[in-house]
Amino acid sequence: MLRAILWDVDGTLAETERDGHLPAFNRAFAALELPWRWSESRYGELLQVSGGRERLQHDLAMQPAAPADPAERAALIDRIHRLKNEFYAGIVGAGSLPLRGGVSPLMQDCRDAGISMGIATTTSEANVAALLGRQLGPQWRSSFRSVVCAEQAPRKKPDPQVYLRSLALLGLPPAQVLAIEDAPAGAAAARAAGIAALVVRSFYFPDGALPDVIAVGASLGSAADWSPAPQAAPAARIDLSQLQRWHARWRQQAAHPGGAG
Ligand code: XBP
Repeated sequence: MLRAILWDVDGTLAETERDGHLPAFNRAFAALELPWRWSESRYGELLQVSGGRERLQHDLAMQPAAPADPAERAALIDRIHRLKNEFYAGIVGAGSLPLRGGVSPLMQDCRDAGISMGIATTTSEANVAALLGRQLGPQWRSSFRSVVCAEQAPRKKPDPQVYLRSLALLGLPPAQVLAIEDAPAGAAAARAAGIAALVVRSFYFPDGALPDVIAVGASLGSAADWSPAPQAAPAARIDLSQLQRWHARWRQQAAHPGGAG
């Protein structure tokens, strides 16, 4: 039986990578008068590295204008990352980064049905609070039984740490939980914790193989373009009962791998 849903944040709740973190990184580079910027496509490549700080470290190793001295470089990474998060808070605080289609109604389904919700992300808690405080209101935390962020789970996805900590806070076995993710590394992190994963594709993760997920689709706001196909007209959104059907089927198949399902 499905008892809780764990939400990834970046790319899943909102298009925060393209419309939040990327412009915030570029504003930080400009504010520090650094001679480079990241294009939309370059940022897509850099997203193979999980974590904003780790992403900077990776890129600065290839920037000829970055300081060669390791201590100076580490200090610069700290400054850029801090400034990036300030700009990010400004962008999401202005309200220009809405939740993706179908997210709010699915959250409401969960509240109505008494299904617990949690946040499972390796971005910082301040970034989550900035986004959800604006989109769900100042009481946003009361909607979530667990909130696990970079501070509690420093090991980035695909490491399962963030999901294992979430399970401990929820006090539930993985079989009763479903993770909603947008990226292969996130789905792999959930699976490594024994949690079923559903993937809703985002701007930066539009395709690619996703072994072992319960369903994959384009948007929670529409039943079109999902595999397996939902039991709903394409115009309808993905609701809680559909998640429960997929989850039950997946659990059944996991218990009887050779069966008709
Ligand atoms: C998302 C990330 C984050 C953000 C930037 O992780 O990789 O690093 O891109 O945020 P998740 P920070 O999929 O776990 O939400 O700069 O705070 O790392």
